[in-house]
Amino acid sequence: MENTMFCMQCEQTAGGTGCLKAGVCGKSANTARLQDEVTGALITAARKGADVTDDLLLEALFATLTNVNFDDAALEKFIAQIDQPFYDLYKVRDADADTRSLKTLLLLGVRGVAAYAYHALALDYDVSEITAFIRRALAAIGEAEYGLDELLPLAMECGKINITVLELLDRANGETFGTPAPTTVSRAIAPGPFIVVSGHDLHDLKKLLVQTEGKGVNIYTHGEMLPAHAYPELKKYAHLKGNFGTAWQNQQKEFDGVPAAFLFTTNCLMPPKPGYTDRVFTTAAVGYPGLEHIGGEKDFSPVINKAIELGGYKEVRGNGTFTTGFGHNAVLSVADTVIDAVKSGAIKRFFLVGGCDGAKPGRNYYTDFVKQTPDDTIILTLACGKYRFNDLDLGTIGGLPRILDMGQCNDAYSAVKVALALADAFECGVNDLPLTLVISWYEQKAVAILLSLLHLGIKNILLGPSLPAFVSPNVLNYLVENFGVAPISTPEADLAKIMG
Ligand code: SF4
Ligand code: SF3
Repeated sequence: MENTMFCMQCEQTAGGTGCLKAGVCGKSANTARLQDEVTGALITAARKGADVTDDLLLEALFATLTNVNFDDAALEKFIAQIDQPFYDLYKVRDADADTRSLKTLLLLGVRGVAAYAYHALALDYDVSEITAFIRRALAAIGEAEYGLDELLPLAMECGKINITVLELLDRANGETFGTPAPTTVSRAIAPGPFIVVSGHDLHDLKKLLVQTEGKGVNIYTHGEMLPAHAYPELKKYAHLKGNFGTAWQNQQKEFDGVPAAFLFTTNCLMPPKPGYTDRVFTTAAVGYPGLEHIGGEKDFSPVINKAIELGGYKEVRGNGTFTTGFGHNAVLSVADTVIDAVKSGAIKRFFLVGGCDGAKPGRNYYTDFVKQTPDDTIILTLACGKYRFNDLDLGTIGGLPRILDMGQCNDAYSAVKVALALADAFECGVNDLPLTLVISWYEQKAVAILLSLLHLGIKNILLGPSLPAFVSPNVLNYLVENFGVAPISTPEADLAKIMG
């Protein structure tokens, strides 16, 4: 077992079927085995009703997401803390194709839900309803007798509970950091020491902002942290300067030789290259062997000292801006304008082009798709897939930019809320709106969001860049027949079909 593994949880899985010797993501066979053991121990605990705290449950599950934790010692610590015999995940893999497919779908959805719940719990919000479901779902995965009839409803329920947690997180973020508002974010890096913060955890960012205040160290967001600039309680810090770099999959190139410290609060961490390994730090569920981990009381001094030691640039680097902060409050505050524009024909259609980014060349689809959308359409976007097109200037409609960045994948609730409000205003169902969802997926939070969209009954979602390897032919048929889920083809063909 030492040098073999089986992982098919993300979109870049080897050969589109499964990583068997080492992960395309850089995960070793041993790390994959330990992540299976973390999951297996949590399944046993759920089946026995053993005492595992919500903190431990959520952090341990978060650590098994793609590009989060590569550190065997950290995973072994989770296993010791859970302290239960492992349920062997190979039993799931030996089941018939459809059972295996649904159990995997449920497990990956649960991992996504756990990641979102982790952030809500970090802000001291009550996640007991969420963790109760997670335990029930984990127990079901270990149930040898369960088949389609039991697992399909649970997968749909996972989508429902994911909306509950996203709504909770939306409230938690809003009440803690204020209501996000449209914000222009600089992409220029000022001279002097700086820290680049990646991942989704606003709570960690806030702590770092407090600890760096008055120290002459600037803070830049990276990847999914970009929308942090839209929150009043974060943007009030003058040293939260701007955004560094682009999407997560470019980090090995963009971080190389940069005289700054980097802090990863969540996914997506890639194995660091020698040109910057000495300056990358992890916190929370993230880990990588050899990188310093900031745990416990979150004293970020090592990160701050490293930034000061490296000193930053001598002159301004880079230029340009991004715009973010079009959450449900911002969009719905101009709902009347939007509704009038739809009625008058000034806005013909909305596209939600959202989800994850990744390294595959096929992901150019999303750039080309957005570029080719007609001038009288609006593009709502969220999550890190937006880096494929958020530097484009597509103009405005009625004063509203044509590309509206609603935030992180964690803010998917905003998109749901806007869609439901529009359906309400037009007195129709969401599927009758002039709205098309064009979703890109990579990791397990996207799986949870996809289940949420299905739970809401949203049809005809275009999914890419490739379909999940864990979906069996029968499960795929079910999704196609009941929800019209379809793989992306070419931007030209898909747009012709949608607009026609
Ligand atoms: Fe492979 Fe993705 Fe699993 Fe990494 S997370 S081992 S790339 S399937
Ligand atoms: Fe991105 Fe990794 Fe999924 Fe939050 S940060 S969306 S891929």
